[in-house]
Amino acid sequence: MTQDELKQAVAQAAADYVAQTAPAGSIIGVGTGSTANFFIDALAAIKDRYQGAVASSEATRKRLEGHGITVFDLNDVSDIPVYVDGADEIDGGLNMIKGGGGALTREKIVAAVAREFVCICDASKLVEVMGKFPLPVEVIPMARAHVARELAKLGGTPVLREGFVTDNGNVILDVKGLAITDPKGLEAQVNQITGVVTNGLFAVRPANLLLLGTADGVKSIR
Ligand code: ABF
Repeated sequence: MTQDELKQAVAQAAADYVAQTAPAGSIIGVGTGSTANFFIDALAAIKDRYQGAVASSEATRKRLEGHGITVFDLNDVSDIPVYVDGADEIDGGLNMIKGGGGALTREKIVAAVAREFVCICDASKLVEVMGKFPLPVEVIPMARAHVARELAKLGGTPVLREGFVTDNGNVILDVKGLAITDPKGLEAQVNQITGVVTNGLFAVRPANLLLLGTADGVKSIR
C-alpha cells in the first residue's frame, strides 16, 4: 500500500467511527493536513447526519465548504463530540507533535473544546520518543529572537520557517534536536516563554484514540 492509501484507509475508518459515535445533528471538529483532507472527503458522504463542522484552518474551512459542509465559528459552538486530525509524530502515550502544516494553535483550540480527539496517521508517524520531527512553536513576530534564545537554552536549535505566516498572523520557529522524554513538562515549559502563542506538543491534552494505517490494516490504539 502507498502512504496515500494508508492515509485514505485511516480517514475512512475515522469517518466510520464518527458515524457510529457522534450524535446526529452534532458539529464535528476537523483538522488540517493531507490525512485530514482524506477525512473531509470521507465525511462528505455522511454530511447530512450533522449540522456541520468547525475547522482548524482556513485551508480546511475551504475544503469543507467545497463539499457543501457548513462551517461554524468556534465561538458559536459549545459542544464538539469528536475532533479528527493528523499528527507529525505520536508516541505510545498518544502524545503528539503537530504543526508541520502550521495550524497548531487553531488545532489546539478546537481540540480543547472537543470531548474526544481521534488522531489519524500512517504507521510512519508512530515513534518511541518524539523529537526527530522538529517541534513547531508559533510566536508573536516581535518576540522571535527572544523566543529563539530561550528555546536554545532548552537544548534545541530553533529555525525560522522562512516565508510562512500562520492564519493568526504569526511566525513559526521549528525546533530541531530535542529528545522529548517528558512531553507534558516540555509543553508547559515552552508555553511559559513570553511571546510564544503555543507549541506543537499535544501532551497536556493527548489523543484519546489513534487510528493507525498499517500494511496489515487500520489499528485502533487507546
Ligand atoms: C496537521 O497536519 C498537523 O498538525 C500536522 O502537522 C499535519 C500532518 O499532516 P499530514 O496528515 O499531511 O501528514 O494535522
